[in-house]
Amino acid sequence: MFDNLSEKLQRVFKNLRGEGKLTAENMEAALREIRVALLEADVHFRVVKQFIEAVKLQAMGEEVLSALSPTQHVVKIVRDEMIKMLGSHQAKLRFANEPPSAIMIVGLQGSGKTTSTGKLARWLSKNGHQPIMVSVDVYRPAARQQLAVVARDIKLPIYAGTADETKPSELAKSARREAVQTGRDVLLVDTAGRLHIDDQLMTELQELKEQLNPSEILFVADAMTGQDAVKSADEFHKRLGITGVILTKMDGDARGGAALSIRQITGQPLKFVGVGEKFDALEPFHPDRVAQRILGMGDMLSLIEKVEGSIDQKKAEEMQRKLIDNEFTLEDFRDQIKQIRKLGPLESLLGMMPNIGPIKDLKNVKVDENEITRIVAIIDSMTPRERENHMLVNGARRRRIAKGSGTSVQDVNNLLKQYAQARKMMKSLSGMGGMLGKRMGKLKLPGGLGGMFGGM
Ligand SMILES: Nc1nc2c(ncn2[C@@H]2O[C@H](COP(=O)(O)OP(=O)(O)O)[C@@H](O)[C@H]2O)c(=O)[nH]1
Ligand SMILES: [Mg+2]
Repeated sequence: MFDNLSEKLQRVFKNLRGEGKLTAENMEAALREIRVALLEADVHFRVVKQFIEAVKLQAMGEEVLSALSPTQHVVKIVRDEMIKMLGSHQAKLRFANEPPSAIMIVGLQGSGKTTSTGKLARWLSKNGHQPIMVSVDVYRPAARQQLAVVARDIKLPIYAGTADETKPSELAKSARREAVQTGRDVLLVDTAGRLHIDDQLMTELQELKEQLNPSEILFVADAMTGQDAVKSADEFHKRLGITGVILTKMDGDARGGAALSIRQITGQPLKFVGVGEKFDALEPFHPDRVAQRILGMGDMLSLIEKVEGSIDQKKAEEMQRKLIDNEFTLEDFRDQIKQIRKLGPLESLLGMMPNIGPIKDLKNVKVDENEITRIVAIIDSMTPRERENHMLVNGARRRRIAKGSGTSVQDVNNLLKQYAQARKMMKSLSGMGGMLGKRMGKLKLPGGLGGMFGGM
């Protein structure tokens, strides 16, 4: 599905490798070609612009990993940016705290809503859920019949409605009751579509949203329509507030640009892609795997991953030594925090760790993106000497630092307190010695936190 783009990008890298040395000129030329390749793949021009700028900035700024050739380094940057463009992490479906969860399936006519409703029901039932479906498309008699046929094919239940239920809200209400009575935990609501976005439909969908309080509103976008799919996703999001996108017909000869633009333009993640007409042709969307598929070059990418791994390992060992010698500075604290950001949500990472001692307390610590950004900004505003020795940061300096980093004195105080706590906790952790080390040794911890807790 990304064959063309993939081919072109690989040619760019091959040419670059042929040049032997990476210069400002051939880098510039490579970026131009990447830009054209993305535009030809129908990626939104704003997304392309952002992408190229980000790659350029890093290619110039970042220190080159010595174990990689310059070309490999560029490939790494392009890969990282592409994953970011695609949404960084796999966006999982959200469910309500109290079942049944309602999932609204919305989109234009012919985009694949009814088919996707069936696919999703099947996928859910294969993943431990008990879905039930309902069609609230009361305008075309055939629409509800179509979902009934789908339900029969995949052998999953549907709420068919009674003759006097003629309003979407009535159908939705009865379907929810049916879900509760029959113990189904997810209600999939296939909604009516139009050829174009119109006010009447939007009003109807808003009413359904209010009534159902859905845990997801998934917009179904037809990849074959390219940038139009992105545009209507954006429009639906502005008017209804979607929570994710299912991109259908990715098995066709779509150029894939929609997949590469939707996240950046709408701010909402791609959650699934449809890759065929059959009901098992639905895949959860994994940004890293898709980037891999686009870039091809499996060998080079796994080499890059290995090099990254060993660098993290080296850093981790150094960090451990510092901990034991009590040399863990604010600068190290900042680096660790940055590592955490690279690894993804702290909570999920901590979820993998054993529930013992100080780690238990750590699990209650919630670190969000904004907080990480704030912490990094504050530490960046300190002088190198202050980062080495936090005792130098007195009241007057705290005010200066707050001003310099666009935060408050309260924020600076909090950070220093957190740092002192982390230091103390890690000292006690390293004091726990062998027992913890043995327990943790069996767990594969990714770089950064592995350095914090692993193998002590
Ligand atoms: N090739 C392919 N066809 C699809 C996919 N999803 C839906 N379709 C087809 O698109 C057409 C419209 O689908 P439908 O679910 O009725 O769209 P709705 O009007 O939005 O409910 C049907 O012919 C489907 O078989 C897909 O992922 N791949
Ligand atoms: Mg339909």
